[in-house]
Amino acid sequence: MLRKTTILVLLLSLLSTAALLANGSRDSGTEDKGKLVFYAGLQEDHAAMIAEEFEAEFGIETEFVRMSSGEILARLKAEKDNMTASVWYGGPVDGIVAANEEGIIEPYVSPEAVNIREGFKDPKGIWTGIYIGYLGFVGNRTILKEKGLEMPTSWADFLKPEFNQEIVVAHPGSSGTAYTMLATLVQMMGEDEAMEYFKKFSPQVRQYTKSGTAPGRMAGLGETTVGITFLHDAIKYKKEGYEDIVISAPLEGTGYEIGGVALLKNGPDQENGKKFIDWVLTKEVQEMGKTVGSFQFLTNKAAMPPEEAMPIKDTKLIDYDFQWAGENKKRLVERFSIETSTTAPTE
Ligand code: S7P
Repeated sequence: MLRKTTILVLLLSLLSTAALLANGSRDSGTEDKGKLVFYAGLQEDHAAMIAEEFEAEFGIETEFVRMSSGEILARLKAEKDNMTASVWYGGPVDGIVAANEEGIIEPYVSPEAVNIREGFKDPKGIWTGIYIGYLGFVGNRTILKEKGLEMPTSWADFLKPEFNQEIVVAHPGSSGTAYTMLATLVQMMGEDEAMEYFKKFSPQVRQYTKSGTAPGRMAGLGETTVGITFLHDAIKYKKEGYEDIVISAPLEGTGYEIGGVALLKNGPDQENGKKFIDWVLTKEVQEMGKTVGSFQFLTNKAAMPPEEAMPIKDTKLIDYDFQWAGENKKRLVERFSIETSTTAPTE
Protein backbone atom coordinates (compact mmCIF):
# COMPACT_ATOMS: atom_id res chain seq x y z
CA MET A 1 0.00 0.00 0.00
CA LEU A 2 2.79 2.37 1.10
CA ARG A 3 4.72 1.63 -2.09
CA LYS A 4 1.62 2.33 -4.20
CA THR A 5 1.12 5.77 -2.52
CA THR A 6 4.79 6.66 -2.99
CA ILE A 7 4.59 5.76 -6.68
CA LEU A 8 1.39 7.83 -7.06
CA VAL A 9 3.02 10.88 -5.41
CA LEU A 10 6.07 10.49 -7.62
CA LEU A 11 3.89 10.26 -10.73
CA LEU A 12 1.89 13.34 -9.77
CA SER A 13 5.02 15.38 -9.12
CA LEU A 14 6.49 14.25 -12.47
CA LEU A 15 3.27 15.27 -14.21
CA SER A 16 3.25 18.73 -12.65
CA THR A 17 6.95 19.25 -13.55
CA ALA A 18 6.14 18.26 -17.14
CA ALA A 19 3.21 20.72 -17.20
CA LEU A 20 5.50 23.46 -15.91
CA LEU A 21 8.11 22.71 -18.57
CA ALA A 22 5.47 22.65 -21.29
CA ASN A 23 4.36 26.12 -20.20
CA GLY A 24 7.97 27.42 -20.17
CA SER A 25 8.28 30.09 -17.48
CA ARG A 26 4.93 31.68 -18.44
CA ASP A 27 3.19 33.09 -15.40
CA SER A 28 -0.06 31.35 -14.52
CA GLY A 29 -0.37 32.48 -10.88
CA THR A 30 -3.04 34.71 -9.41
CA GLU A 31 -0.71 36.73 -7.16
CA ASP A 32 -0.83 40.51 -7.79
CA LYS A 33 2.48 41.37 -9.49
CA GLY A 34 1.66 45.05 -9.94
CA LYS A 35 1.64 47.01 -13.15
CA LEU A 36 3.95 48.46 -15.79
CA VAL A 37 3.39 51.41 -18.08
CA PHE A 38 5.95 52.14 -20.80
CA TYR A 39 6.17 54.84 -23.43
CA ALA A 40 7.02 53.31 -26.81
CA GLY A 41 8.98 55.16 -29.50
CA LEU A 42 8.95 52.25 -31.95
CA GLN A 43 6.12 51.01 -34.18
CA GLU A 44 2.73 50.40 -32.54
CA ASP A 45 2.52 46.71 -33.57
CA HIS A 46 5.96 46.02 -32.10
CA ALA A 47 5.05 47.69 -28.79
CA ALA A 48 1.72 45.82 -28.60
CA MET A 49 3.38 42.44 -29.17
CA ILE A 50 6.04 43.16 -26.51
CA ALA A 51 3.45 44.33 -23.96
CA GLU A 52 1.40 41.18 -24.51
CA GLU A 53 4.41 38.84 -24.28
CA PHE A 54 5.78 40.56 -21.15
CA GLU A 55 2.41 40.32 -19.42
CA ALA A 56 2.10 36.63 -20.33
CA GLU A 57 5.66 35.88 -19.17
CA PHE A 58 5.60 37.68 -15.82
CA GLY A 59 1.92 38.13 -14.95
CA ILE A 60 2.47 41.90 -14.71
CA GLU A 61 -0.38 44.00 -16.10
CA THR A 62 1.29 45.99 -18.89
CA GLU A 63 0.18 49.09 -20.74
CA PHE A 64 1.93 51.31 -23.25
CA VAL A 65 1.45 54.53 -25.17
CA ARG A 66 3.05 54.84 -28.62
CA MET A 67 4.40 58.31 -29.37
CA SER A 68 7.05 59.89 -31.55
CA SER A 69 10.29 60.72 -29.70
CA GLY A 70 9.65 64.46 -29.45
CA GLU A 71 6.20 63.79 -28.02
CA ILE A 72 7.58 61.37 -25.43
CA LEU A 73 10.12 63.96 -24.33
CA ALA A 74 7.47 66.71 -24.07
CA ARG A 75 5.13 64.40 -22.13
CA LEU A 76 7.85 63.32 -19.71
CA LYS A 77 8.79 66.94 -19.06
CA ALA A 78 5.15 67.74 -18.29
CA GLU A 79 4.77 64.67 -16.02
CA LYS A 80 8.13 65.02 -14.30
CA ASP A 81 6.63 65.53 -10.82
CA ASN A 82 3.89 62.95 -11.27
CA MET A 83 5.19 60.19 -13.51
CA THR A 84 2.81 57.77 -15.23
CA ALA A 85 5.35 55.52 -16.97
CA SER A 86 8.45 53.73 -15.68
CA VAL A 87 10.21 52.92 -18.96
CA TRP A 88 11.01 54.59 -22.30
CA TYR A 89 11.15 51.74 -24.84
CA GLY A 90 12.37 52.29 -28.40
CA GLY A 91 13.15 55.29 -30.55
CA PRO A 92 16.61 56.78 -31.17
CA VAL A 93 18.65 57.21 -27.99
CA ASP A 94 19.29 60.89 -28.77
CA GLY A 95 15.84 61.46 -27.22
CA ILE A 96 16.82 59.58 -24.05
CA VAL A 97 20.07 61.57 -23.78
CA ALA A 98 17.98 64.77 -24.13
CA ALA A 99 15.61 63.49 -21.40
CA ASN A 100 18.60 62.80 -19.18
CA GLU A 101 19.65 66.44 -19.62
CA GLU A 102 16.25 67.31 -18.10
CA GLY A 103 16.82 65.00 -15.10
CA ILE A 104 14.12 62.50 -16.15
CA ILE A 105 16.24 59.32 -16.48
CA GLU A 106 17.20 56.92 -13.66
CA PRO A 107 20.54 55.26 -14.53
CA TYR A 108 20.17 51.48 -14.62
CA VAL A 109 22.85 49.03 -15.70
CA SER A 110 20.94 45.85 -16.38
CA PRO A 111 22.68 42.52 -15.64
CA GLU A 112 21.76 41.68 -19.29
CA ALA A 113 23.83 44.63 -20.55
CA VAL A 114 26.95 42.40 -20.60
CA ASN A 115 25.38 40.68 -23.59
CA ILE A 116 24.96 43.93 -25.54
CA ARG A 117 27.64 44.76 -28.11
CA GLU A 118 30.26 47.34 -27.12
CA GLY A 119 29.38 50.85 -28.24
CA PHE A 120 25.66 50.16 -28.13
CA LYS A 121 25.08 50.90 -24.44
CA ASP A 122 25.76 53.84 -22.18
CA PRO A 123 28.38 52.84 -19.58
CA LYS A 124 26.44 54.63 -16.82
CA GLY A 125 23.16 52.94 -17.75
CA ILE A 126 21.38 56.08 -19.01
CA TRP A 127 20.27 53.98 -21.99
CA THR A 128 20.90 50.51 -23.37
CA GLY A 129 20.63 49.75 -27.09
CA ILE A 130 18.03 47.30 -28.36
CA TYR A 131 18.40 47.77 -32.14
CA ILE A 132 20.18 49.72 -34.87
CA GLY A 133 18.50 51.38 -37.89
CA TYR A 134 19.94 53.13 -40.93
CA LEU A 135 18.53 56.38 -42.31
CA GLY A 136 17.85 56.49 -46.04
CA PHE A 137 15.52 57.34 -48.88
CA VAL A 138 12.27 55.80 -50.03
CA GLY A 139 10.44 56.33 -53.33
CA ASN A 140 7.53 55.13 -55.43
CA ARG A 141 8.80 53.38 -58.56
CA THR A 142 5.71 54.07 -60.70
CA ILE A 143 5.50 57.77 -59.87
CA LEU A 144 9.24 58.25 -60.39
CA LYS A 145 8.90 56.64 -63.82
CA GLU A 146 5.81 58.65 -64.75
CA LYS A 147 7.58 61.88 -63.82
CA GLY A 148 10.84 60.84 -65.50
CA LEU A 149 12.78 61.12 -62.24
CA GLU A 150 15.74 59.07 -60.98
CA MET A 151 15.58 57.80 -57.40
CA PRO A 152 17.71 60.19 -55.27
CA THR A 153 21.04 58.70 -54.18
CA SER A 154 22.55 61.70 -52.41
CA TRP A 155 21.46 64.43 -49.99
CA ALA A 156 22.31 66.92 -52.75
CA ASP A 157 19.71 65.33 -55.10
CA PHE A 158 16.85 66.66 -52.95
CA LEU A 159 17.81 70.24 -53.85
CA LYS A 160 17.34 69.64 -57.60
CA PRO A 161 14.45 71.63 -59.14
CA GLU A 162 12.70 68.43 -60.27
CA PHE A 163 12.15 67.38 -56.65
CA ASN A 164 10.33 70.59 -55.78
CA GLN A 165 7.22 69.58 -53.76
CA GLU A 166 7.93 65.89 -54.34
CA ILE A 167 9.37 65.13 -50.87
CA VAL A 168 7.73 64.01 -47.62
CA VAL A 169 9.74 63.94 -44.40
CA ALA A 170 8.93 64.12 -40.69
CA HIS A 171 9.64 67.22 -38.62
CA PRO A 172 12.55 66.98 -36.15
CA GLY A 173 10.44 68.76 -33.54
CA SER A 174 8.21 65.68 -33.21
CA SER A 175 10.09 62.82 -34.84
CA GLY A 176 13.15 60.89 -33.71
CA THR A 177 13.74 59.79 -37.31
CA ALA A 178 13.79 63.38 -38.55
CA TYR A 179 16.02 64.46 -35.70
CA THR A 180 18.47 61.74 -36.81
CA MET A 181 18.42 63.40 -40.26
CA LEU A 182 19.02 66.86 -38.77
CA ALA A 183 21.86 65.71 -36.48
CA THR A 184 23.37 63.64 -39.33
CA LEU A 185 23.66 66.59 -41.69
CA VAL A 186 24.99 68.88 -38.94
CA GLN A 187 27.65 66.27 -38.14
CA MET A 188 28.50 65.80 -41.82
CA MET A 189 28.52 69.44 -42.95
CA GLY A 190 28.96 71.56 -39.83
CA GLU A 191 26.04 73.44 -38.29
CA ASP A 192 25.93 76.59 -40.44
CA GLU A 193 26.31 74.73 -43.73
CA ALA A 194 23.64 72.21 -42.70
CA MET A 195 21.23 75.04 -41.87
CA GLU A 196 21.91 76.57 -45.30
CA TYR A 197 21.09 73.17 -46.78
CA PHE A 198 17.80 72.94 -44.84
CA LYS A 199 16.81 76.47 -45.93
CA LYS A 200 17.01 75.29 -49.54
CA PHE A 201 15.57 71.83 -48.76
CA SER A 202 12.48 72.98 -46.89
CA PRO A 203 10.65 74.66 -49.83
CA GLN A 204 11.12 71.37 -51.73
CA VAL A 205 9.13 69.53 -49.05
CA ARG A 206 5.45 68.95 -49.81
CA GLN A 207 4.59 67.80 -46.29
CA TYR A 208 6.24 67.54 -42.89
CA THR A 209 4.71 64.58 -41.02
CA LYS A 210 4.62 63.95 -37.27
CA SER A 211 6.25 60.52 -37.39
CA GLY A 212 9.25 59.35 -39.36
CA THR A 213 7.49 56.15 -40.36
CA ALA A 214 4.86 58.03 -42.44
CA PRO A 215 7.00 58.79 -45.55
CA GLY A 216 7.54 55.05 -46.20
CA ARG A 217 3.84 54.26 -46.03
CA MET A 218 2.99 57.32 -48.15
CA ALA A 219 5.50 56.29 -50.82
CA GLY A 220 3.94 52.84 -50.82
CA LEU A 221 0.45 54.29 -51.24
CA GLY A 222 1.60 56.60 -54.05
CA GLU A 223 0.97 59.67 -51.89
CA THR A 224 4.50 60.97 -52.38
CA THR A 225 7.23 60.53 -54.98
CA VAL A 226 10.08 60.31 -52.46
CA GLY A 227 10.70 60.56 -48.73
CA ILE A 228 13.29 60.18 -45.98
CA THR A 229 12.89 57.43 -43.40
CA PHE A 230 14.64 54.60 -41.60
CA LEU A 231 15.26 52.00 -44.30
CA HIS A 232 13.92 49.10 -42.20
CA ASP A 233 10.51 50.85 -42.11
CA ALA A 234 10.46 51.07 -45.91
CA ILE A 235 11.42 47.36 -46.07
CA LYS A 236 8.54 46.58 -43.67
CA TYR A 237 5.96 48.36 -45.84
CA LYS A 238 7.30 46.75 -49.01
CA LYS A 239 6.96 43.34 -47.37
CA GLU A 240 3.41 44.21 -46.30
CA GLY A 241 2.50 44.53 -49.97
CA TYR A 242 3.42 48.04 -51.08
CA GLU A 243 5.45 46.65 -53.94
CA ASP A 244 6.09 49.99 -55.65
CA ILE A 245 8.48 50.97 -52.86
CA VAL A 246 12.13 51.51 -53.82
CA ILE A 247 14.90 52.41 -51.41
CA SER A 248 18.36 53.95 -51.63
CA ALA A 249 21.04 55.21 -49.27
CA PRO A 250 23.00 58.45 -49.68
CA LEU A 251 26.39 57.92 -51.32
CA GLU A 252 28.03 60.61 -49.13
CA GLY A 253 27.13 58.53 -46.08
CA THR A 254 24.19 58.53 -43.71
CA GLY A 255 23.33 58.60 -40.03
CA TYR A 256 21.85 55.80 -38.02
CA GLU A 257 19.91 55.27 -34.82
CA ILE A 258 20.57 53.15 -31.81
CA GLY A 259 17.07 52.41 -30.57
CA GLY A 260 17.23 52.31 -26.79
CA VAL A 261 15.50 51.46 -23.56
CA ALA A 262 15.76 53.44 -20.31
CA LEU A 263 14.35 53.54 -16.79
CA LEU A 264 12.50 56.76 -15.95
CA LYS A 265 13.17 58.66 -12.74
CA ASN A 266 10.40 58.41 -10.10
CA GLY A 267 8.28 56.07 -12.23
CA PRO A 268 5.45 54.31 -10.38
CA ASP A 269 6.67 50.72 -10.97
CA GLN A 270 10.47 50.77 -10.88
CA GLU A 271 11.07 47.10 -10.04
CA ASN A 272 8.77 45.97 -12.85
CA GLY A 273 10.51 48.53 -15.08
CA LYS A 274 13.89 46.90 -14.37
CA LYS A 275 12.44 43.45 -15.01
CA PHE A 276 11.13 44.72 -18.36
CA ILE A 277 14.49 46.22 -19.34
CA ASP A 278 16.36 43.00 -18.44
CA TRP A 279 13.89 41.01 -20.52
CA VAL A 280 13.88 43.19 -23.67
CA LEU A 281 17.68 43.04 -23.85
CA THR A 282 17.69 39.26 -24.25
CA LYS A 283 18.43 37.59 -27.58
CA GLU A 284 15.00 35.92 -27.62
CA VAL A 285 13.04 39.13 -27.15
CA GLN A 286 15.16 41.13 -29.60
CA GLU A 287 14.56 38.43 -32.21
CA MET A 288 10.77 38.69 -31.70
CA GLY A 289 10.79 42.06 -33.52
CA LYS A 290 10.91 40.47 -36.95
CA THR A 291 7.66 38.58 -36.29
CA VAL A 292 5.86 41.94 -36.58
CA GLY A 293 7.98 43.31 -39.43
CA SER A 294 10.61 45.16 -37.38
CA PHE A 295 13.77 44.60 -39.40
CA GLN A 296 16.39 46.61 -37.51
CA PHE A 297 19.85 45.15 -36.78
CA LEU A 298 20.08 43.87 -33.20
CA THR A 299 22.39 44.75 -30.31
CA ASN A 300 22.51 41.50 -28.35
CA LYS A 301 25.77 39.69 -29.23
CA ALA A 302 23.95 36.39 -29.76
CA ALA A 303 20.93 37.74 -31.67
CA MET A 304 20.54 36.95 -35.39
CA PRO A 305 19.86 40.01 -37.57
CA PRO A 306 16.74 39.63 -39.71
CA GLU A 307 17.35 38.35 -43.22
CA GLU A 308 15.23 41.24 -44.57
CA ALA A 309 17.94 43.71 -43.41
CA MET A 310 20.74 42.03 -45.37
CA PRO A 311 20.35 44.12 -48.57
CA ILE A 312 21.24 47.29 -46.62
CA LYS A 313 24.04 45.90 -44.48
CA ASP A 314 26.80 47.66 -46.45
CA THR A 315 25.24 51.15 -46.23
CA LYS A 316 27.94 53.80 -45.76
CA LEU A 317 27.48 55.17 -42.23
CA ILE A 318 28.92 58.25 -40.58
CA ASP A 319 30.48 58.10 -37.12
CA TYR A 320 27.29 59.40 -35.48
CA ASP A 321 27.80 60.93 -32.02
CA PHE A 322 24.69 60.08 -29.96
CA GLN A 323 25.78 61.92 -26.81
CA TRP A 324 26.42 65.14 -28.73
CA ALA A 325 23.18 64.70 -30.72
CA GLY A 326 21.12 64.30 -27.54
CA GLU A 327 22.79 67.17 -25.69
CA ASN A 328 22.20 69.53 -28.65
CA LYS A 329 18.71 68.34 -29.59
CA LYS A 330 16.69 71.21 -28.08
CA ARG A 331 18.92 73.89 -29.59
CA LEU A 332 19.20 72.31 -33.05
CA VAL A 333 15.45 71.70 -33.33
CA GLU A 334 14.78 75.32 -32.37
CA ARG A 335 17.28 76.58 -34.93
CA PHE A 336 15.90 74.26 -37.64
CA SER A 337 12.35 75.53 -36.98
CA ILE A 338 13.46 79.17 -37.18
CA GLU A 339 15.67 78.76 -40.27
CA THR A 340 12.98 76.82 -42.18
CA SER A 341 9.99 78.71 -40.68
CA THR A 342 8.30 75.38 -39.89
CA THR A 343 6.78 73.77 -36.81
CA ALA A 344 6.09 70.15 -35.94
CA PRO A 345 2.59 68.97 -36.89
CA THR A 346 0.39 67.81 -34.02
CA GLU A 347 -1.59 65.29 -36.09
O1 S7P B 1 9.88 50.88 -34.96
C1 S7P B 1 10.39 51.38 -36.15
C2 S7P B 1 11.17 52.65 -35.94
O2 S7P B 1 11.66 53.12 -37.19
O3 S7P B 1 10.37 53.64 -35.35
C3 S7P B 1 11.22 54.59 -34.72
C4 S7P B 1 11.15 55.79 -35.61
O4 S7P B 1 12.08 56.78 -35.26
C5 S7P B 1 9.76 56.39 -35.62
O5 S7P B 1 9.62 57.26 -34.58
P1 S7P B 1 9.34 58.80 -34.82
O6 S7P B 1 7.85 58.86 -34.98
O7 S7P B 1 9.82 59.44 -33.55
O8 S7P B 1 10.08 59.26 -36.02
C6 S7P B 1 12.60 53.96 -34.69
O9 S7P B 1 13.27 54.05 -33.48
C7 S7P B 1 12.32 52.53 -35.01
O10 S7P B 1 13.42 51.85 -35.53
